[in-house]
Amino acid sequence: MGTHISGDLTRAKLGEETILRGAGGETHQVAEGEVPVLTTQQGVPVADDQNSLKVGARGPTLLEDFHFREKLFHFDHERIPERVVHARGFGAHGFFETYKPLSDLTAADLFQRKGERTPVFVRFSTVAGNKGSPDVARGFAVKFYTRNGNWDLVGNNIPIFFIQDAIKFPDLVHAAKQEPDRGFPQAQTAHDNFWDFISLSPEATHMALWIMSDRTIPRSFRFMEGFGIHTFRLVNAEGRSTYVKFHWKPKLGLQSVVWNEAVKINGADPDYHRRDLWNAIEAGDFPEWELGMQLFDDAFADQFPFDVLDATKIIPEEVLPVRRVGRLVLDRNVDNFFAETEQVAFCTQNIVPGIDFTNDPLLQGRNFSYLDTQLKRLGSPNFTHIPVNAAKVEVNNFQQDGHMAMRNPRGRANYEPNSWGAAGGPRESRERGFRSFAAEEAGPKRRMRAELFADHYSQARQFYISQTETEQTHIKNAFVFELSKVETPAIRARMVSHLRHVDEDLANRVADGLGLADLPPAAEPARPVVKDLAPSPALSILRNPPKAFTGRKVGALVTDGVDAGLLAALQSAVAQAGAMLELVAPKIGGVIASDGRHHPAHQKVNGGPSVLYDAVAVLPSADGAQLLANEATAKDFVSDAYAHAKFIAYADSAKPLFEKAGLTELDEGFVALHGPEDTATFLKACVTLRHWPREAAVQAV
Ligand code: HDD
Repeated sequence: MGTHISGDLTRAKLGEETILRGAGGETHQVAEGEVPVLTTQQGVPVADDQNSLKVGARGPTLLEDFHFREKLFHFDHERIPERVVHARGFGAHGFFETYKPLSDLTAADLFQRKGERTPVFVRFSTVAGNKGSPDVARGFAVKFYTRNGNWDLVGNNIPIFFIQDAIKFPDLVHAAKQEPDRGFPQAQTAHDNFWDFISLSPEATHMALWIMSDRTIPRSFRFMEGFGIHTFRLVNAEGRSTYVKFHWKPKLGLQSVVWNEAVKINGADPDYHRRDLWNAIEAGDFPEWELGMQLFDDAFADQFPFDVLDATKIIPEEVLPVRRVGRLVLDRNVDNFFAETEQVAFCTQNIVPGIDFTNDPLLQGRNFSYLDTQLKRLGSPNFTHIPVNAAKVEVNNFQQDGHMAMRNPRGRANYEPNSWGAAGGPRESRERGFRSFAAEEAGPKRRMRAELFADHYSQARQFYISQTETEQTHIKNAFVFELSKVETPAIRARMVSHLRHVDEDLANRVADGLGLADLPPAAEPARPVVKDLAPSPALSILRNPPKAFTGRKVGALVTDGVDAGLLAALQSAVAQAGAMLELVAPKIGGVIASDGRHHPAHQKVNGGPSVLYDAVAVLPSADGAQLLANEATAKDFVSDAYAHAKFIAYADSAKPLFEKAGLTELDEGFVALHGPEDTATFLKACVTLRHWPREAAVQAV
């Protein structure tokens, strides 16, 4: 008879049967064969996983206990080094589908056939935070498993970068991450070292504008754009090259949260973004992006006022339209986070025939760094053997051995050339093989940058003037917030001296917000600032609102006695809009509606703050409103929804709660639900996502 042990799910063998013992001690029997037998890594069945091998009941543990030693040995080595940047990430599987052949532009196999589906793995990530930090998305890396090998497009949700030359990357990352003496702040840029470096690197000004904008606080992965950033090349079968910049456009449109909301989301649900992606995929509501290309030739590059090899510059969409060439669909969650999301190894140098690099000095440096980092992280040059990294086509070469080798060359030959004929293994193919574009290169060997790289402010200014007033205010507020966390006044002032080239009004408002006595003198520009670049409306999120409320989430605060008719109407209106409704109630067990029907709750009121929803409905019964009026988290629910400019539907019975929360004047962002027909009015209003005019009323400081 098996040893008796308590535990949360323990097994004891009884003759031909297995007993499963639950946490409460209850037992049930399962037939032999139904539950797999626990084994060691060597496949040896384990008889007892609860007790180490000892000399007598109270004696020492024996070194002979191979099962115990193997289990601990493996556990001791569970952690791998986290990524030095982009440590926190979340991934999913899916496919890329080509709309129509692009053979005139590229020989890349995945773009040759209409409707061709290429499997992909995508990992979204945050840049600066460590593995356990909250979700604020940025990285957008896609691995395409093409029929001609793997292509990795390792981008971000912002189309430019901080620095122009990869040699500055370690400095940038050191400055952005926690300060080395104190080990904080984590996952934040609001500290001296970061702004010291940025303010000493004028090339970062454009990126500073982007990261202080709403782009860095996307509502979730599903609502953000992605960019390949660098200029790449497409090369067709005749060897003709076309320059390309890659874009990912989310099908659900762009959406961000507001700053105060982001701070609270990080507390309420640090997994907000990954949960959103996981749930959407589980629900069959597959997130989708279109791949866009900006295509141009040397003539365009020569007349463009900025250098197309400079990763701190964009090409406005209004100047060069984005051609949509296919769609990316994420339709499968991972089976195991570590095996797939953690071990996936993206490398910018993974390209396929038909795609090629340019001389962008940031890209050139990345091509070394990614391969190098995978060796450190995954511990062996054989990281390409891990299933998530392995090509989905045959891999044939003479690379062999090393840690964890899963596949080695077959047969006698492990070198090339050899004279073993067909048995001698793989050979090159002039037709199918990758050949670099034969760009002409000449020049002195020097450490230098191209002339136009020295324009640091013109596009920062263009970005700013392309925003709506609401977005400009957010940018100003973000600068004031971040620089207020900087302890050294000289750094604050230095940053403002750059902003004077972006926009005098912005510089003034930031200086005022910081309480600077005088406006600092403008920084000395390395090249004259081009002040008359036309605004690019495509750069604004609010100028490009979504067409529908699809994929969004409404939170309804309900209590016992909730009006059954209103609730049913709201449920059907939300479903019709392709959105989701969650009930937030005093108890997770749910509520009994006015018709006596029971509705389970999705969240208890203190676990379901309104920051988790795009819009809210407040539908307590009269008694329920009295109860909630004395509940701090219910008051926060409505006052936060108000402060974050959300649309708020309400039943008249909610008024006592509003009053207790200080909401006495209900603006146009409130929609009264007098009858079921009003739910349609509410959902229609929600399409615009936020009632922005309210912001001015809630931001006195
Ligand atoms: Fe990087 C990871 C994106 C510049 C060096 N980077 C990493 C990831 C993303 C980016 C999305 C995470 C990939 C994943 O999910 O595993 N990085 C960018 C973008 C850049 C950029 C869009 C500018 C255009 N990166 C950049 C430079 C260097 C690196 C200039 C070094 C010279 N990046 C790395 C790295 C990482 C990395 C250290 C850390 C983990 C990894 O590679 O796999 O090699």
